[in-house]
Amino acid sequence: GREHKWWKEGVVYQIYPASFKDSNDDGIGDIPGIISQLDYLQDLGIDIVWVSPHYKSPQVDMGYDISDYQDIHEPYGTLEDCEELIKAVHDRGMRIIFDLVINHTSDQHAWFQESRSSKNSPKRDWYIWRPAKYDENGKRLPPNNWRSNFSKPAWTWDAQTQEYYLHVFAPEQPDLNWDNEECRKAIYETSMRFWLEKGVDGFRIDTVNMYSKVPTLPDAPIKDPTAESQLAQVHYCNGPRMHEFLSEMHQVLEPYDTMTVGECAFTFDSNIVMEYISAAKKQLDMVFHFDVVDLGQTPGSRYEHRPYTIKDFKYELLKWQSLIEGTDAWTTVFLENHDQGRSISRFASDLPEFRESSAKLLSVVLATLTGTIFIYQGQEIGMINIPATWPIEDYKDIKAISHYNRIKQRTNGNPEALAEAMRSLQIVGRDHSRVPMQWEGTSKNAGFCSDAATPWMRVLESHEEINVENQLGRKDSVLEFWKKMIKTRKNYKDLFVYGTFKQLEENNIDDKVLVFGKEDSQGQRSLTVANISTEEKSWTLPDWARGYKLLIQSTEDVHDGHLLPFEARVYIGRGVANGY
Ligand code: ISL
Ligand code: CA
Repeated sequence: GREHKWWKEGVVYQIYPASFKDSNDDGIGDIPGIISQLDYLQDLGIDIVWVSPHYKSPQVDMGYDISDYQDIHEPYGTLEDCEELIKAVHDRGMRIIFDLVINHTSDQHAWFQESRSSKNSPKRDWYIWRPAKYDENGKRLPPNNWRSNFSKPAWTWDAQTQEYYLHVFAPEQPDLNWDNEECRKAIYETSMRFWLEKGVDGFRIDTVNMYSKVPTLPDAPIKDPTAESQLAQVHYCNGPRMHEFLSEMHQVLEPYDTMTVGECAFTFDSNIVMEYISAAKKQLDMVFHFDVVDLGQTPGSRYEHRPYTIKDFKYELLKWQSLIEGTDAWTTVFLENHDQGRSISRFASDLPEFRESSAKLLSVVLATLTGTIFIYQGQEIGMINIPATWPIEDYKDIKAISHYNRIKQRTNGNPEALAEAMRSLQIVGRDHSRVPMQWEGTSKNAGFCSDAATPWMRVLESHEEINVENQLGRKDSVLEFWKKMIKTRKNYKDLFVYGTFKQLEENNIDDKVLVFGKEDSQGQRSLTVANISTEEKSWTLPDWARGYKLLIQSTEDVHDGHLLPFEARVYIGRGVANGY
């Protein structure tokens, strides 16, 4: 059996502070706003609250550009507010984890200011500085051809000290030099130990596999000869010292009772991931795999559409379920976060007639899989994507805007190319999840702030139908259904949390019907079935599960012989399974 841990059983809820709840009507969510909704989260069944970056930051990348790890972004509140938040979460018997963004800092961080001040600065080596290269005409070029994650070259020229610095994200997010030991120690002290001492229960670790780069910083393969920079993830992800660095971080955490979940993008070799998450290796408790959320987008080149089917979705969703079986590793279960579109819109249907059943279906599936469940704010009420009618001006994300501008520049503002850019933003933009949380239906600003205030980001029109107010206590609502699923998961935790995953896909199963099983240590079994389509599908309980009883149904009526569009069910029983 698996070792029991609070962070395996706990359900995590991700809060995006800017968009969760504004307590003082400046249009920006804040820490007092979060505190005011903790009872709501507790009632939902949440055990662990994850707060996206709330640290001091110029907000070039929504706080993923930190200028002081030990201070709070002013509009969000004060250090005292933050201590109160930690206490208020703990008072309710819940835990709290913070975002740990340590691949880079803001260019406004004192360390970088010092580093850029002179080549002789004691902190020069805390960031990655390199001299320019020159072409045959004497034109100055960056040290290599890497492209950053935000479309532009990954190097920025510093006129004062006449060198380039590396930033795999925005120029305002210079990469820290993890090869410098003094720098690593400072990171551990200020960003980790400081908060652990304040009682924080762990971290969601940003870009966890990017700290070690290929030492020679070689050119990336030229994929697009017309572009000035190239995709280079292979050179800045999973470098040679990654495991060493993560082991070091683990030692910092060891004296505390914590959880860690690392964001592990651009990693397609499961052996590498396995080393990060194997308990015996003492690196990370779990990672966010990108297999599912990368569907429809090209890794590293998100807006390049990659067609996929529901069959692919099923495959990617179940991949890590099987991979961790029989190992000491643990995994995550999530479909949404602040970097992704809404799951209903992406993987099911957000049409009015289907969206509630879609949301319930996804809830049934997530709550019965193995791994720590992460719910992103608004997912519990079935929030959906931004509509196609919103113009680029309503998008706020640096990644979206850089992409749009790059297309504009490269095509001289060709209207078709720009329309295409908007179409892809509407599918895979990061803004979809960043709109204000929908607390109420009748007020213009959805109860995020009062109607007299102006929210920092436009509110979705769909808040009139999709909001907390009209779902709380309404028995057939998405919100109440989520509550029920979380309760069910906990009531049957030996089965759904710690149970053995059983692949039940058979050759004759419909491509759009998902089936999987679980088995607990006492031999009790479950079968989850979900029709991820807008059509009815014929389906009957397999012979070996004849005696199983229906534990969960997502629709009002359940029919023998077929599943309704977006219907999901869970059966439990003890029948001996054939090939099970
Ligand atoms: O989302 C992505 C792939 O689908 C990547 O482009 C993403 O940038 C990558 O996963 C890293 O994300 C994290 O670090 C970024 C920040 O912008 C994201 O919000 C954060 O989740 C830089 O700190
Ligand atoms: Ca506010």
